[in-house]
Amino acid sequence: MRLAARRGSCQSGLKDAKCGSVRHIIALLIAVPAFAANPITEIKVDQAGYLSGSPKVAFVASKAAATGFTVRAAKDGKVAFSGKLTAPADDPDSGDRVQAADFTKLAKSGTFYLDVPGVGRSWDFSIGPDVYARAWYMTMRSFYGQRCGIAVDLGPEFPGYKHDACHLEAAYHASSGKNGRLLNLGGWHDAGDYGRYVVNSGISTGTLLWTWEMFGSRLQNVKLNLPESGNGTPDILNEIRWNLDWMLTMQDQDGGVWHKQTSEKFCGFIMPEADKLVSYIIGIGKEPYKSSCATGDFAAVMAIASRVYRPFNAAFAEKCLRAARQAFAWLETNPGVMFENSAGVSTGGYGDRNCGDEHLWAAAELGRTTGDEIYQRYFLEHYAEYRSSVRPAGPQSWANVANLALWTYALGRGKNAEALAAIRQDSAAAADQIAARTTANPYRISMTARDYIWGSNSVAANYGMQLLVANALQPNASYVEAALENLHYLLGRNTFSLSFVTQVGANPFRHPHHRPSGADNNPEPWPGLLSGGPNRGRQDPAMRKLPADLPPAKMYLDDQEAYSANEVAINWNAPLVFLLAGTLAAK
Ligand code: G3I
Ligand code: 9MR
Ligand code: ZN
Repeated sequence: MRLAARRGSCQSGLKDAKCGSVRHIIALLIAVPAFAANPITEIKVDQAGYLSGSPKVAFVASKAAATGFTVRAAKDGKVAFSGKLTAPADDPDSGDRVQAADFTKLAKSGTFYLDVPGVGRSWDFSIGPDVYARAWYMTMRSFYGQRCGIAVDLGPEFPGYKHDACHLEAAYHASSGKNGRLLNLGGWHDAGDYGRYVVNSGISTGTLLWTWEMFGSRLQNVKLNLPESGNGTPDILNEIRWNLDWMLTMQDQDGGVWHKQTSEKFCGFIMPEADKLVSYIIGIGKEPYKSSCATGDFAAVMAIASRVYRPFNAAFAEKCLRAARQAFAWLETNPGVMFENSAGVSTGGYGDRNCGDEHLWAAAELGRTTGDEIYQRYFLEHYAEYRSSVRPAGPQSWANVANLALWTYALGRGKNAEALAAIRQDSAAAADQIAARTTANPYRISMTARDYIWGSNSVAANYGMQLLVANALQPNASYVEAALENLHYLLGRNTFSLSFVTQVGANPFRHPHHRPSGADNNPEPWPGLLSGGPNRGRQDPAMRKLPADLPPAKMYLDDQEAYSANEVAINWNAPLVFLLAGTLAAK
C-alpha cells in the first residue's frame, strides 16, 4: 500500500474521514446526495448494518447534547424513522459522553444513514436479514490471503492482491534438536509477520473448526473462491486444511510438537516471496526440544479435525487422530516444558507460564472424539482446577484455552453429570453477568477497562464467542443480543467511528501492520482483516507518542508502525469469523 503509506495525514484513525483515498472520494461524490453533509465521527453506527429482527442502536458522542434523530434512506434522504436520543451518559473507558439512538422498530430492509440535527450525519449502513454475509466471506477468505508456501491471488474480485509462493526454504534450527533442510510448505502467516506459530495456530484453527461444528449448515455452501473450490468439501474446511497440513509437519517422531517455524528475526516490510530468510523449525534449545503448550494445542486441534473431516475424508481423519493421540502421549511425559526464544531468535514468543489448560483442552477434545477412558479420566481429574476460567471478565485467548476444554466437554455431552452441570452453570452465570454489563456500558459492549490490551479487539470478539457458546448450552436471547453488541463495536460503533475490519464498511481502518498491505501497490490494505485494536499498554514506539493519560479505549492509532495496536492476526480474525457465522441466517 505504498501510496497510502506516504500520506502522513492519513495515519490517524481520528482523521481518517478526511483522508483522500480514491475509494472515499468516489464514495463521497456518488453515494452522498447533495443535501447531506459528509459523515462525521460523532455519530457511531455499525457500518455493515443491523439485522432486521434485532435491536438497532447507534450512538452520538458530541460536545453539545442533541435531542432528536432521524434515520433516512441513503438514496433520497427520505425519513424512515424518527426518535429521541437518550440522556448523555459518561463513558470513562473512552472519555466520551454518549447518547443512544434506538431505531429497533425500523425493520425495513435498505441502506440508511442517521441524521442528528445540530451534529450531522452518519456513515451509511444497511438493515436486512443477512447484512453480515459479506463480512463473513471476507473475514474467512482472509485466511486464504495469509497462506504460506503457495501463490495467492484474491483477483478478479480484488485485483492486484496477490503474492508468489513464499518461504520455500526450510531447515531445522539448532534449537530444534535436529539439523538439515526439510520441505514443509504450508500454513498461514501468523499475522502482519510471516512466522508460523503452533500455539497461535492452535486456538485459531480450533476456533474455525468450532465455527464449522456449530454453524456448519449455514456455511457448507458458501464458496470462498479458493484453488480447491468445487472439490466436494465445503470451502471453510478446504481453507482450514491448508493450515492443518502444515501443523502436522510440526510434529516430531516422538509425538512432541515444535513451537514455531519462523526466520530468526522479523524481515522488513516486503512481500512474502521477497523474504529470503530461511524458515526454521525452532525448538527450546535443549531436551526435549518441543514445547508442552504447542503439543497440547496441536493434540486438541487434531482431535477436532478428526471428527470434522471424517465424513469427507476418512483417511485424513485417521491421520489427524493418530497425530493427536501421539501428541497427548508425549504431553503425559512432558507436561511442563515452556518455550522461550533461544539466543539469536527474536520472532514472536507465544510463551506461556502454564500448559495445564492446553493439556486439559487436548484431553477434552480427544475424549469428545473417541470417548476413550484415558482422556475422560484426565479431564475429570483436572477440570475443577480450571472452572474459574469460564468467568465474566477475560475470555479465552491464545494463552488460556481452558474455556474451550470445558465447553467442548459440555457441547459433546460428556458422561459425567456433575461436571456437565457445573460447566453449564458456570457458563450461564458468566454469560448473565457479561450480558448485564454490556447493557449497562454506555457503548453497550462487554469490554472492561482492563480488556484494552494487545489484541483487545479479539477480546471483544471472544466475549461474543463466549456468549454464543453459552447460548448453545442454554438458549437465552440476551446472550445473542450481547454478542451482537460486540460485533457492532468492531464494525464501527466505537469511539473512532472506525470499522476495525479492512475494506468492510464505509469508514474502515486503512493502515494495518501487515507486511503484504504495506509492501504492495494497492491503494487499500488486504481485505477482511481485524485490527488488534486499542492497547492501553502503548507497547511500541508509535503508540508511545500518544498522551499517557488517554482513556484506554482511545489508545489506538491507525498507523502501520503501531504494531501493538494495529497489527492483524489469525487468532483475532478467527473469533470474529465465529461471531459473524453466528449471525448468519440459519439454512
Ligand atoms: O494479560 C495481561 C494482562 O493481565 C495485563 O493487565 C496486561 C498489561 O499490559 O497485559 C496483558 O498481557 C499482554 C498479553 O499480550 C495479552 O495476551 C502483554 O502485556 C502483551 O505483551 C502480550 O502481547 C502479545 C504480543 O505478541 C507480544 O508478545 C500478544 O498477546 C500476541 O498476540 C502477540 O503476538 C504476535 C506474535 O508474537 C508475532 N506475530 C504477530 C503477533 C500479533 O501481534
Ligand atoms: O512486525 C513485528 C510484529 O509482527 C510483531 O508482533 C511485533 C512484536 O513482536 O514485532 C514487530 O516487529 C518489530 C520488532 O519487534 C522491532 N522492530 C520493528 C519491527 C516492526 O517493523
Ligand atoms: Zn510464506
